[in-house]
Amino acid sequence: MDESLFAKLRQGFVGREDAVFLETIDGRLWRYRDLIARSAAYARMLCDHGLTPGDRVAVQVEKSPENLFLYFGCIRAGGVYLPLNTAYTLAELDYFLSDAEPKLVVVAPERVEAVRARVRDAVVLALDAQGRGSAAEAADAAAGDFSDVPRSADDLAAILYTSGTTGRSKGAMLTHRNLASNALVLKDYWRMTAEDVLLHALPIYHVHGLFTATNTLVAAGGSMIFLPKFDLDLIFRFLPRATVMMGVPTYYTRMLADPRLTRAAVAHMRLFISGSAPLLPETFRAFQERTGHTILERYGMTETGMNASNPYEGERRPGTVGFPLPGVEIRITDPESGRPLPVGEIGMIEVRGPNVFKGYWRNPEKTKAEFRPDGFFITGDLGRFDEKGYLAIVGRAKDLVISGGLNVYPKEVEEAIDALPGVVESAVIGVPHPDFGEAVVACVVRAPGAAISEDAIQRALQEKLAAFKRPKRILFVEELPRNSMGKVQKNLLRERFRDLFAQPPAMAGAAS
Ligand code: MLC
Ligand code: AMP
Repeated sequence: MDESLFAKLRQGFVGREDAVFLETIDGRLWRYRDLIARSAAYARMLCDHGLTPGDRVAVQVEKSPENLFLYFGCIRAGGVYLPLNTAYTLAELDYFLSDAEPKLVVVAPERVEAVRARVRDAVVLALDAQGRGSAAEAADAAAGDFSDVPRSADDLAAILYTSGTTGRSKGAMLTHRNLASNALVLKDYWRMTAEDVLLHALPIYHVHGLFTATNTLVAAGGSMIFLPKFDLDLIFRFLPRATVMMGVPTYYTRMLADPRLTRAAVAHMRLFISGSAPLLPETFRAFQERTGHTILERYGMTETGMNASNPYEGERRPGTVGFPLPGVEIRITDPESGRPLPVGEIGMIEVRGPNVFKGYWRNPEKTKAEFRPDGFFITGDLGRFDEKGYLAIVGRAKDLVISGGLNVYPKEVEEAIDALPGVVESAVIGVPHPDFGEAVVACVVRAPGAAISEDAIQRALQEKLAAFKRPKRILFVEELPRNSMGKVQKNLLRERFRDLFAQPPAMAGAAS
C-alpha cells in the first residue's frame, strides 16, 4: 500500500476537487484540483531534472503558492524536501548544501549564480516571491498527469535542519509516517473540517507553518487565506473571514497591542492556536478578556512535530501545553539517570510515537545520544505533569534562545563574535523581550586596549548570520562570571540583564 504523505492527505479532499484550497491577498483562488495539477507539474519537472526517490530538494524561497506546489510535488515524486529559512546568509547556506547534497536547489533568482558556484552536481533553479522563475517555467513545460511514486511509511519525506548545542546543525529526518500521523491526529484533535478557513501567516520553511498548519489543513480539506507574512494590517483585513489561526506568541502580543483586536473582529473565528515558544499566562488572559477566545497552546519540535496540546473541549490551562496527543507517549525523567519521575516533579521531557523522527541525517552518534534504548527521544526541554495530566514546560536543558518563535543557538553566535579581532570571549543569552518573548543579547569581553564597538561587531556579523540571530544588544563586560569548574554562569548574566528591555507597566505586552 502507498504510505505516501500526499496519498494520506488526499483523502481529505477526494471528491471535492472544486473546493477552494488557497486564496492569496489579491483575491486569486486555487482549488484542490489546481493543487493536484500544479504539484503534479512540479513532480514531473523534478523527475525530468533527474530526481530519483530519496534525493534531496533544497528550497530557500519566499512564501508563495508555487512554493507549496513545489513542496507537494517533491513529496509526490518521492523526493526529500529540505526547506531553508529565507534569512540565511550564503555563508550559512553553504553548510546545508554540502551536508545534505541535494540533487536540486531552488532559490531566489538573485541567488542562483552564487549557489551554482557552490554546488558541483546539483541543478539550481529559481523561484521568486511572485512564484515566477525557472522552476515555475520548468513546471509549466512539464504539465500533465503524474503517477505518484509509492513510498513506504518509513521513507524520508523531509529533512529540517535544527542546530545543536554543540557542533553544527543537524538534519532531522522526517518520514512519511511522521508527517502523515501528525496531520491526521491534529485534524481530529483540533476539529478541523472542510468548513474551516485557516488564516495562514507563518513562514513555510519550518514545522509550524508547513506541517502543523498546511498539512493539517489539507488533511481536513479546508481552505486557507495565505498571507505572504505576518502583518497586522493583513491579519485584521482577513480575520473576519477566517475560522482558525495558528501563530507564535509574538503574533498574539502584537495583535493585543493593536486597537483593532475587538470581539467583533474575531466574531467569525473558531480557534486560535499558539506554539513554538512559551505563551505567557498574561497574554493568554489578556486575549481571553479582550476577545472572549481562549488560545489553545500546544507543544512541538522540529524532530517530533506536535507532541502535546491543550484540549479542544475542556479546560485550556494557561502556562501548560495540555495532554500528550493520541498515540504520543510523554514521560518525565531524571536528566542524569533517565529514571522516570513521579507526577509533579520537574525533569526531562521524553517523547515516543509515530511523530518522532527517524534520526539525524548522516549523524548516527548524535542520533544515538538523543534517544533512550527504548525509543524515547530526549527533547532537551524540562517539564512537569500536574495532577490533572497537563504538561507544563518549565525550562530548557539545552542552551537555546527562542526569539519570536525562531531558535537561536548561543554557541553559533558566540563563535562568530569570538573570531573577531579585539574580542577575548563572549556569552550569548536570551533576555525577556516584550515583542520577541526572548531577545538575543551578547555579553562581550574586549582585549585590553581594544576599542571594537557594538557597531563594528554588528557589521561583522551581517555577512555571517541571519538577522534574527544577531544580538539585539551587545554589552561590554569586564569578565564573564564562571563557576568553580570554569563554566560560564549564564544564569547570572540573565539575572543581571533581566530588565534590559523592560517597559513601563502601561506598555507591557505592546510591540517594541
Ligand atoms: C525578524 N527579526 C527577528 C525575528 N524576525 N529578530 C528576532 N527574532 C525574530 N523572530 C529581525 C528582522 O530580520 C529585522 O532585523 C528586525 O528583527 C525587525 O523585524 P520585524 O519587522 O519586526 O520582523 P517581522 O518580519 O515582523 O518578523 C517577526 C515575526 C517572524 C515574529 C513575525 O519572526 C515570524 O513570523 N516568526 C515565526 C517563526 C516560526 O514560524 N517559528 C516556528 C518554528 S517551528 P533587521 O536587522 O533587518 O532590522 C517550531 C516547532 C513548533 O518551533 O513547535 O512549532
Ligand atoms: P524547534 O527546534 O525550532 O522545532 O523548536 C522546538 C522548541 O520550541 C522545543 O524544544 C521547545 O523548547 C520550544 N517550544 C515549542 N512549543 C512550545 C511551547 N508551547 N511552550 C514552550 N516552548 C515551546
